[in-house]
Amino acid sequence: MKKYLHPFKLLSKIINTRLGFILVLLFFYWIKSIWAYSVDFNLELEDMVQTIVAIFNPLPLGLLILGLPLYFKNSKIFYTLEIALYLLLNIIIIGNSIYFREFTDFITVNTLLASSSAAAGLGDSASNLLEVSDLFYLIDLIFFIPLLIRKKIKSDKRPFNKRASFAVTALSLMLFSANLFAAETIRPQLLTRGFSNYYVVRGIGLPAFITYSANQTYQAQKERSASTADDLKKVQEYVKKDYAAPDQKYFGIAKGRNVIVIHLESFQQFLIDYKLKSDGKEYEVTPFLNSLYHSNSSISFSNFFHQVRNGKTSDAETMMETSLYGLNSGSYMVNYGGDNTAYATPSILAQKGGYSSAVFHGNTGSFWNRNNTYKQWGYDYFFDSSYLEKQTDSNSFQYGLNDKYLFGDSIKYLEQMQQPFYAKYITVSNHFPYTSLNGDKNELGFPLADTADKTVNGYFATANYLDSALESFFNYLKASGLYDKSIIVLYGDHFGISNDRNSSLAPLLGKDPETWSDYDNAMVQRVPYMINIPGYTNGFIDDTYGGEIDALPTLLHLLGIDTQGYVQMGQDLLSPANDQLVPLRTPGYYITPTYTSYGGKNYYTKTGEQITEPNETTKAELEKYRKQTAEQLANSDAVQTGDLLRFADIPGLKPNDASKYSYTKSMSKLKKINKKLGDKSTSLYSQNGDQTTANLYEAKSYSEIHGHEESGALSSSSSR
Ligand code: GP9
Ligand code: MN
Repeated sequence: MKKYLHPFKLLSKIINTRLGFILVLLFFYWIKSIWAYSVDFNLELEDMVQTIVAIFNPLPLGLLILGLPLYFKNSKIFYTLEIALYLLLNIIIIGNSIYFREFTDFITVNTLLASSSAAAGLGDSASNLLEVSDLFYLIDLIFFIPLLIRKKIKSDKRPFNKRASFAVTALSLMLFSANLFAAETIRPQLLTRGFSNYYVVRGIGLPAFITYSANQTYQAQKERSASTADDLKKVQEYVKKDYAAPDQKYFGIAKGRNVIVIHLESFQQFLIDYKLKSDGKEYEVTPFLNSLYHSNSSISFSNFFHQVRNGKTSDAETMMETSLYGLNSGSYMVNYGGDNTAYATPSILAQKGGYSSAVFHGNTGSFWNRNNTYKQWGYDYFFDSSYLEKQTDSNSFQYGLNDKYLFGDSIKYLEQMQQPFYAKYITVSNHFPYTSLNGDKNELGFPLADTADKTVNGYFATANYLDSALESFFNYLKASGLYDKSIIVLYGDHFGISNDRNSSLAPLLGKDPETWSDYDNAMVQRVPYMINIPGYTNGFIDDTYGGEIDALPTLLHLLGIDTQGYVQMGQDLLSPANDQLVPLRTPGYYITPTYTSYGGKNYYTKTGEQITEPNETTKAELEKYRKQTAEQLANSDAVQTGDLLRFADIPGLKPNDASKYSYTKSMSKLKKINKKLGDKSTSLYSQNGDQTTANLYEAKSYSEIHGHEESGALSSSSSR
């Protein structure tokens, strides 16, 4: 009989070679990583392919790092270095596991450098953050200690030859390239757009994430350290010159009210009052929004443009909340949001009106680096997917919980908030690829458009769903009594149909795809902006040209807060001094009531006629607007990339201290405040005799509203 080597002997044989030792350490690093991925982190793995990539990703860089000591001949140096690197990898996994429990995010190089906030998570509370399951991280000791006791581990004196060492390095780099390729295929522009730290870690692992975050920090620091208080002065001069004083007719008309902001995902203005034709019938897409748009308690805008670029939603949020632009490339929130000093809506309203603040969003909190940016902006609470109903195939899709569930499940938190509050809802269901309802048969029924482009076809049904969700939420606001104490701001964040799909959209808008031009591309960048002020009866549709950058000064003036002296690039849209120049984020693109400059061409805004041979006056005017646009963007960029607001002294405002905020255990924090205030608590919950109002929310599904057979037939007559 053939004699087999005892497994213990075999192991000690392997482990007593240099390569074998490395492979054993790599094995332990690997299983600890997988443990961390599945137990401690929440990587939101959506499918099998993502899971496989995540399981694989610790190996390439693990091998690269643990393989480096092979280049050292001296066995003492080899083993010391090997153990040091292994410990380092362990610190990275375990440190992040503990940090994640408090911050639901990974440790970035920036947090490490600004050690105070890292320490806030890992310092005195670190012991509270330890869990029994952490014992798993000692699994390698269980393996090594008996071997050491039995003196089964010996150092291998034989150096590795250079070529073999190089082969290990080359192999690991090859594996890493394959890993990176797979990760980029799953999530294109993973590193350039940097959607979320989670996505980077689940795609390429922790060591690569650290390198990525180090580069981000380096790039940001470079510009930051080159800027001075003098740079801010120049910006302030510009802002002063550009300030548009409020119209007294509107100043303060909503003073002291709760502010509810609803971010309408991918919602373009052409949907307003739009009727989709299908089978010889017409279907009103957004009857409820249309009623708000035309209501005499709303101030609605008909020439309001989104101004986003690569940062999409995050750019829209940045402009809406700070009146500063996103970046020319990449996302401001991702690259600077977590660090830059900001004077954003929640912090201004807290200081000027004693507002509490919260964001509700059905996606993971790290997307667009929201969990860090919101602290800089002064949000007291951030209710992301971890606070909301568990996601299933029928109530959610890849961007998170569907809107009817988001609104419904937010109420238990909203009602606990002290009033006045500033609450922002970021909807998701009307997000590309407009298939969010496919998991729920009861929500299907609104007709699809009939074009060659599936994306265009689905857009109207998901917009209709959003509309229905909004109606349910408004009904709740009315039933609970919040409505009359609030103003509700609604805005579309950016286009839902990209320019390269507009030839399919054209016929639906009564246009010929053959003659569709850049002028048409520009015109469909309009998005809704409406301010619903319950009880106000002088509402109207305002034709002023403006964009997302103008929203904050407009809102603040309605709330009776003068923005003079604030570093904001926008102008109050209701101010008679508004200049109606709308710079888009792409350099050279802008829109005014007279001219539209888009795609390198100029047009008359009113007629769409292209300006091919401008006379001297027209030439001069176009040039003037081009310069003004560039000047505004340059001033905004200087603030954003130079973190210039750290030098600012804003009249009546203090900078916000981000280290005060944590978005864990929010419900118990809310309840504690309510309890402490007792009779003085202004939350709806307290006012309602400590009874919940959540039961007042009712969202019917499409088929409940319209019936199965007659799908869609009733939609055009409802709720006007
Ligand atoms: C995700 C959501 C979408 O949380 O806000 O962002 P977008 O893809 O529209 O930029
Ligand atoms: Mn968006």
